Amino acid sequence: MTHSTRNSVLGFVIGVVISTAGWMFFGVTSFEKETTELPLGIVDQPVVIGSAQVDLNADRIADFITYSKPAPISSSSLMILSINGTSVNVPGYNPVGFFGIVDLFTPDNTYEIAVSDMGPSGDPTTVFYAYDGTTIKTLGTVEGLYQQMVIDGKGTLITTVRAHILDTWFYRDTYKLDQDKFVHVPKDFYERIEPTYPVTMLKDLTLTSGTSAPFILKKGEVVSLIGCDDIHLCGVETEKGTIGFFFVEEFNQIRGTGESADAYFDGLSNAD
Ligand SMILES: [Ca+2]
Ligand SMILES: [Ca+2]
Repeated sequence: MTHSTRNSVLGFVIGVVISTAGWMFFGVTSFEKETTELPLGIVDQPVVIGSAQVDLNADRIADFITYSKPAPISSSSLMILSINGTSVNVPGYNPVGFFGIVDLFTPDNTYEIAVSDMGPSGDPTTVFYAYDGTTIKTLGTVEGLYQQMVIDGKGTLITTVRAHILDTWFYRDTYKLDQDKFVHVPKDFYERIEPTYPVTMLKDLTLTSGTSAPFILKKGEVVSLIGCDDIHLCGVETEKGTIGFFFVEEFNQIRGTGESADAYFDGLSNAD
């Protein structure tokens, strides 16, 4: 898919050049020559997607950053990040096509580079890079697009990630910068932030409660899914505000029932 996208983008670019050349050279016999030579010139060179001049390492000298696609254009989804002539390969599936300058820790006057990739099927990731004046260091890869992250300038980053159990939903996840590496900060329970519309019970389900006796969600009852530990435990809130929990195995098998969550909840989100 990435391949064909690349080819079509290249085809579009060449098409524009050809039509421009056709307009410019209308009636001129050299038209044929122009159209055969131009594509060769394009695919032989790395294509610079974006560049910037920013002092990344706080030595008061601007650093020249380029983000480019290696030639030939259609060969892979690999991108290259270069700073003052030093390069690193940026792996990925579906590059977003630009990079960002971010400030993960404001007191030190340095800046970092964020490069995001859309992933193989809508599961974006972002790689963060730092520059010390000589080498480009990888600080880590974090799920999500950097534009959608909260970067507090104190070394903490909050991103939106896709959950691994129950259905297609998202929660906020925290990373902390520690010795030039991002470290995941795990939580006992992740609040469901999207989607949050209510679901309807298709059959009775017994929930456990941390504070009182187990209780039953009745068929037809409208409830809210409040989140999960993203391993086994998920929480439900009733319309009266009572909170209970159930367990899932694998992705969405409700423990002890042999049935999937779809058999119990109407309105789960099942994207792709
Ligand atoms: Ca510098
Ligand atoms: Ca900084």
